[in-house]
This record gives sequence, structure tokens and C-alpha cells, in this order.
Amino acid sequence: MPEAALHVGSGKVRELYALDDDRLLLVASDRISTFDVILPTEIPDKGRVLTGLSAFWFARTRDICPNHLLALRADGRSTECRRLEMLPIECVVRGYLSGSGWKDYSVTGAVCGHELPTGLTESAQLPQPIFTPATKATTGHDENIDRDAAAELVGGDLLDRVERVSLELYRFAAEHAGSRGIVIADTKFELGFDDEGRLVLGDEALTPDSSRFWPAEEYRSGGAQPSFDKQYARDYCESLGWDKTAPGPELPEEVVAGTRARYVEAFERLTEIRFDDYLASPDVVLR
Ligand code: PZK
Repeated sequence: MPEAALHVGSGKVRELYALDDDRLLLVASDRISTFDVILPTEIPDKGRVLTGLSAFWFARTRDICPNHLLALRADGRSTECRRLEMLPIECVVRGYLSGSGWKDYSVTGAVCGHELPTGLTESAQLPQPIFTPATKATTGHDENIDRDAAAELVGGDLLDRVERVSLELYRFAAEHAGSRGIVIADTKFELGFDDEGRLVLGDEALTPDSSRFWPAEEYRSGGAQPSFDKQYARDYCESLGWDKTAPGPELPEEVVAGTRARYVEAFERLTEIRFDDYLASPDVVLR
């Protein structure tokens, strides 16, 4: 727990504190959600894996877009970041047809105004990645919006910039991950402006909580794909016949251990850094 910091916000599995007028502290917990419900059992080190991965990507995408990262704390789960004026849209990029993208396509043939080829199956790779902005729901689910609705919220010129940056970030990460056996099916970025008017990448980026990670060796279009990180927990929850309303079930220790191992595996495959080395000194991901 950070001392002398005001709590300014809670995400489902993260907390945000104000350090001073210009800086925030983003703290990633070990909580995990499945089917949109936070489970009562934590996954040890999950918050550290996500914090380290996000910092790894921040360090490697500076030339595409500056980011809010100021420092990683020694606990490995806390990021000191620059306070931004966040844009009122979620910047989603999809390379594959899954989740709400698949749902929208199967009903309308389009996602956020992108008319797609007919006959695509669930989880199909798209001819090219598409930018599919969404509103930020304060309660419930983000809503996919088309270009006109997004331009209404941020303006057309800024939307063009945000789309270009988002696509470039996704292409860079998807290529890197693909060469290490992980498909990044889609991902969500949060962008904002710093006090000098620069467009800056914030929040966490390119983690399994802000993206869909799929094991490349198991990828097969034509149905839902297993999640790289959460599949053990989902399968266990499904096996109970749980109705997917809160409170979720406790996870047994073998499911916790299997899930933790998958998070660590994602970290090590993507960063090529041993997770123990990250725990010993988090800044290794920044070099
Ligand atoms: C900011 N969130 C979402 C994330 C939470 C809530 N650098 C920034 N500047 C200003 N605002 C934000 C950020 C960032 N990141 C992010 N809400 C505001 C969020 C994590 C935990 F409780």
C-alpha cells in the first residue's frame, strides 16, 4: 500500500493513487476475473506479470508513441506514471474476429463501420487489423462505436492520429508476439494528453488483461480459442456448472498453480527475460 497517496480510482483488478499533482501510482493486484466476475482466489504474481509486461512494451514502443511510465517500483506491481488528460474513447485494435467484434460481424457483416468480407468464421484473422473504438462505460460493457460517433467525441483529426498510432502499436506487438508463439487477437489502448499537449499512451498496454492472447500452436479459426492465461480457470469454473454470477467459485491450488505458470510463461516468452530476474530487479524489462 503506498503511503501518503490519495486513492483516486479502482478498476476491477487495479487501483490508482495520486502521488502529487502530476503523478499517479497504478497498482496491479493479483485478482483475476472470468466471465466478468472477480474470483475470490488470487493468482500469486499476476499483478507483477502484467506490470512487467506493460513496462516491457512501453520501453519498446517509445518511437511509435510516448507513454506515461515514469518509474517501476521495487515491488514489481506498481507503476509511477505521468498524469494525463485521458481521451473519452477506448482505442481497440482487432487482428482477429472475436468477442464483440465477432458478435457484431455475425449480425451485421461489419465491425464499427468496417465492412468485412463475407464468410469469415469466429476467430478468423482479418485481412488487415482494424481500429474499432468503443465508449468507456462507467457501468456494464463498453459499446463499440463507428467512426462518426468516435469523431463526435474526440474530433476527426485527432481520431485519425489515434487510429494510426493504435494500429502501429498493435502491428509492432503482434509481430513480436507472433514470432514467440503468442497470437494477440485484439487489444485496447488508452491514450491521453500530457501537460505539453503530447499524445501519450497510458494505462496498461499489451497485457493479457487488456488483450486477447492465444497460444499460436493451438490457433484454428472456426470457433472460440483457448485463452493463453485464463483457460484453466475458465475450464474449472465451467466444470462446476457455475451460473457466472457473483460471487465466483474459489479456485483449487492446482488451478491457481497452472494459471500462475501460464502468466509467467507469457511474460518469459514475450520478454525473453526470466521472471525471477524481473522480481529481483523490475527495471530489467526497461533495458
Ligand atoms: C487513468 N484510469 C483507469 C486504471 C484504475 C483506473 N496516466 C493517467 N492519467 C490520468 N488518468 C489515468 C491515467 C492512467 N493510467 C486511468 N483512470 C484514469 C484506471 C487503473 C486503475 F482504478
